[in-house]
Amino acid sequence: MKVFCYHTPELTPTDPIPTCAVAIDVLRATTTIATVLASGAEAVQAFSDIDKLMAASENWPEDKRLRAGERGGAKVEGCDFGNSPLEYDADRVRDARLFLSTTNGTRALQRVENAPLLVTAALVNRQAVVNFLCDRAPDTVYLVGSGWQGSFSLEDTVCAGAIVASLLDRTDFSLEDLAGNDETVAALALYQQWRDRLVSLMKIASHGQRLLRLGNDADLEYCAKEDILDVLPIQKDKGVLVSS
Ligand code: 3SL
Repeated sequence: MKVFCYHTPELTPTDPIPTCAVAIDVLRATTTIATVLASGAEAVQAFSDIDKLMAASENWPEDKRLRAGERGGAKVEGCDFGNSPLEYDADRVRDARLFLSTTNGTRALQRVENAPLLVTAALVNRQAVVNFLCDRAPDTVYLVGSGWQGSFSLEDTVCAGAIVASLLDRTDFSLEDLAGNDETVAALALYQQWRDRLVSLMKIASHGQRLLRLGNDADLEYCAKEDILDVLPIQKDKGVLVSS
């Protein structure tokens, strides 16, 4: 297994496609995806375009659809939810499909939608993703950070590092064997430096600060938790994620 870390969708090659891609948006899309699937949602369908989300969700039974839209950290008008993982209560989510569009996370998913295996990771479900990678042992794995509008973001790279750290613990691979690029080594170093202070890292991160300004302090605490959800969101059809 060779693991390649890319900080943004734009930096992620589309050719060759990896055996497995892992889309990461800790603040907050992939944390939300893990949370709603762990609460029993039927699926999450991701859109980079809000109008397409609205059109597709119109064809879904009203009592089984939830619409979530975020731009710039805030809820999009006309949607039921923004993108806070803490907004969803299990009774409302169970058996429903979440139609989701966010600034960066849904673009990261789109970038690697052709990978034969596509899963999403956040800190909250890191171990479930590592279990999957250990079981399937794909030849090449891309860890794709969502970043923020084309720029690096600390929280996605620290999650990539958390995945690499756990893979090194769980397998016989050395870092030299596992790392496909320099970014993978750097992601691991970031995680090793901050692993005991992940909430502090979220608060330093530029998107964390944006969310704090919008009053989302509790989201940062939640998104910084490791391994609390045993759920693996996996792409079933293009843009549609289910719990495996
Ligand atoms: O950029 C994204 O995809 C979002 O997750 C951003 S936010 O945390 O919901 O503001």
